[in-house]
Amino acid sequence: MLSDKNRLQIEHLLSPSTVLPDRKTDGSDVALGLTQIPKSIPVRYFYDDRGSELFEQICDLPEYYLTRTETEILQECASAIALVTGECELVELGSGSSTKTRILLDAYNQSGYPLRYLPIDVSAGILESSARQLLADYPSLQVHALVSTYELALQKLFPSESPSRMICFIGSTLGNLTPQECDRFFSQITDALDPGEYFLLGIDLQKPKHLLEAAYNDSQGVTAAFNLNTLDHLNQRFEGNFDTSQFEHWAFYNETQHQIEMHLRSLRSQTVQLRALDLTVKFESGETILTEISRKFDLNTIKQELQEKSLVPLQVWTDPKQWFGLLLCQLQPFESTRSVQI
Ligand code: AVJ
Repeated sequence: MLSDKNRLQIEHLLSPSTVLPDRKTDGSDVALGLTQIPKSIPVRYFYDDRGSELFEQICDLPEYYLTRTETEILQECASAIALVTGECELVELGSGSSTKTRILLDAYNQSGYPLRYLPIDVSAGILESSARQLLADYPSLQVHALVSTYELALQKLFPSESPSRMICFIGSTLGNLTPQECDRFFSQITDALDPGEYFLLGIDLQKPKHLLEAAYNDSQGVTAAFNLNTLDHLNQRFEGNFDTSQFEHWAFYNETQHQIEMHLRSLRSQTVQLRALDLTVKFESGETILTEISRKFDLNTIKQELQEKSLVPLQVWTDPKQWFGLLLCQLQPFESTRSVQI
């Protein structure tokens, strides 16, 4: 058996938040978002260590059905997934605490396959602590963690050391991408996989507005704290002076676009500075910053979009209420682009 030291590798593809920001990699996106109309902040700024903790709390809220529902589905189908893919390396985008991943690891473990796991997350703290916990719980597991954005990590993936590979993108994180970003993301997945390798996708499905709005406006205010924490994160990262008491959480379901929109609304006219970015931002009273879209999908549409990227949906699982969907796709194993030339 490998020693603990050899079983864990943590690679930083991003500069940790404790060192001075590198504007090229993570400041210019903030400056751009805050100088556009309407204002926005890239969604990954939710997830500093505190934000990741708050998100874990959201997952346990009674109104937030997503995590519970996906967990139920995974418990039902994990062994079927392991059976289809056979021995494979698990790459997880946005692994967070890796709680749901354990269901998959258990299934592969029971099949007797060696376990190799590559969690990828922008939050170094949660990545490291969950990796250590996993190593303690799975004696044969090897973890190679990447502190990185998805895009960077997908470009840096080495050829799999296992017979196959499955990229897992569960938890409906896909919902944070606009349709155009989603299209590009699927292309990046296609490029990162070898033919015959797998892509596991978990998505939140369309459902009545009142259920969705409750999930993003919980009665305990955890989602509000999660949203406002973005400003604290920016303060810390870019020497900012946002006063979080002068902004409020605002979330609603946009039924035409099938997406939850989360905003922070300025409670008065105010000026904020981010010194590390040489940036001064003016807010009108009532002006909002878009912090997240969370799209709700239609299974048939998404299956078609995946298929168009040669990501062939092999199997789809949902819960009895059809609130959440899990799709196992395979990158087209054979040459499928043979076209007839006239
Ligand atoms: C982690 C992106 C799936 O969109 O529901 C939770 C994040 N935002 N509450 C989601 C979130 C507000 C979450 N995802």
